[in-house]
Amino acid sequence: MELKGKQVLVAGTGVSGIAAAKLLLRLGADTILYDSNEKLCKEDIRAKADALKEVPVVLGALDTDLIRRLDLAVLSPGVPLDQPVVRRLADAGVPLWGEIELAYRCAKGRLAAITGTNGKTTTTALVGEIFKSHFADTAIVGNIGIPYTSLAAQMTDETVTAAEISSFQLETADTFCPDVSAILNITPDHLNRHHSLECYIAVKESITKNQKPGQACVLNYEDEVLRAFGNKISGNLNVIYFSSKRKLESGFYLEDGVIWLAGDHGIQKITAVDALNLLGVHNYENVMAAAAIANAMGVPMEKIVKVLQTFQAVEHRIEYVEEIAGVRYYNDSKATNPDAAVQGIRAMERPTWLIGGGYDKQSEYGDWIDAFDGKVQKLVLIGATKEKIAQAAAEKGFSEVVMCGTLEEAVAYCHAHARPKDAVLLSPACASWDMFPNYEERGRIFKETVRSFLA
Ligand code: UMA
Repeated sequence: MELKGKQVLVAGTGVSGIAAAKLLLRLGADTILYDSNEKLCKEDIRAKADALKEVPVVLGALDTDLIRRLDLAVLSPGVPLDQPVVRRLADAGVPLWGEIELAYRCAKGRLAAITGTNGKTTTTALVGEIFKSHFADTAIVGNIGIPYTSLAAQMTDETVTAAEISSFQLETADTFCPDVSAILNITPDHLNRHHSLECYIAVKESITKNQKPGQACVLNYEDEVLRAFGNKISGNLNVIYFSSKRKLESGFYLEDGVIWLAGDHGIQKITAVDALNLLGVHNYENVMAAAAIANAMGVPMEKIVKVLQTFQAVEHRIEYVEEIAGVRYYNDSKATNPDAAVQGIRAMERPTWLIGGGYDKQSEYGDWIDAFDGKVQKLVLIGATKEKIAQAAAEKGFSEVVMCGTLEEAVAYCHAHARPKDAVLLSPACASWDMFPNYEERGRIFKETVRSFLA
């Protein structure tokens, strides 16, 4: 679709919406910014970028006359398709593109797209670093926090992009077609948005829907859903598996503390996991996925290994913060679902004061509590889910629970009670949206509060 002179509504005025609006203006579209939150201030929204100074902003209700005039609506990832306003747009025949779809249609070059419930930020960052070591023009975009639309217009045929793509973003992807796709794992998450696990799985798997014969898809062999999916698509796509549990005839696998690649030319040692700065089996899976993706995009293995061995953990993912009076503090704010939080507590080697709770995504917490494994001294709960988590803990026979009103209060409680050789871990198992704008802010406040005890 030629966008010049077209009436385009951008729904959502967060980072994606602002970047999408700037791109649309650059393409000559008559752009209107829309946000369902009527408490926002139009001037503040326009002040987010010089290019937006003159842009019409609509807040709250959207009138039918405006809907009738639209040629296109671009949705931010946080806008669910079953919102009444989105239904009205669809009923009026307005095409709906996600911000990712808009970016993809304008972008150039080659693309590796990474999805999965957990590990996608680390894997995307790692793939991006590997690309930088080999290609002259690279981009790292998507759910990682840099909207794809913010860089799409600068891309050339030489650009090689690593994109983290969430299920929210895949829902509104239409022609989106990565050269290499990856699905790292699928465990229940965002069920309030996708309604059922089946729908969530279908959305994740749709990352491959436009891929053409010969293009590659990297999948976790140890995820039964993904293994079955691999069997289904292998007639068409080049499926590359990785496994942390068994030796594969073809693909990347972990055995005896070493990552290996088995292929047509025999078995090749990639790296010992001791040589990596990342901890935990879930991270070795991310490393294998990143190596598989980069290799499929044409990066030589020597360069891949060099980056794998120097890469440091991503901020907010089991991030070491400080040691105060013999107590080590870790920020795992990115554990926004129980499965990610299981990995957080598993990585702890000390008695742990665990801070959890947050926005209610209708998750189940039993597996997380099972993973405490005698390590958790107290589960310190905050946020909308605290009662639900306390109840799940009681059902599992775990009663060492403390309720706090704020994150700062929870950190202060841990600081007052933890003993030397203990750990304090923020690993909430929930999104942050009930108390914070995003998990990054939650992680930053955690770190600031911890460091306030240094003085
Ligand atoms: N809004 C509406 N109507 C709605 C819902 C939201 O108007 O029905 C408005 C809100 O009032 C707000 C704006 O939309 O003003 C927020 O838009 P957004 O929620 O899409 O957030 P952005 O700031 O644009 O950030 C989004 C991603 N957020 C979500 O998917 C919720 C960021 O992922 C992503 O980094 C960013 O785009 C850049 O691509 C965050 C995330 O939490 C990290 N992702 C989820 C996750 O990882 O689990 C999927």
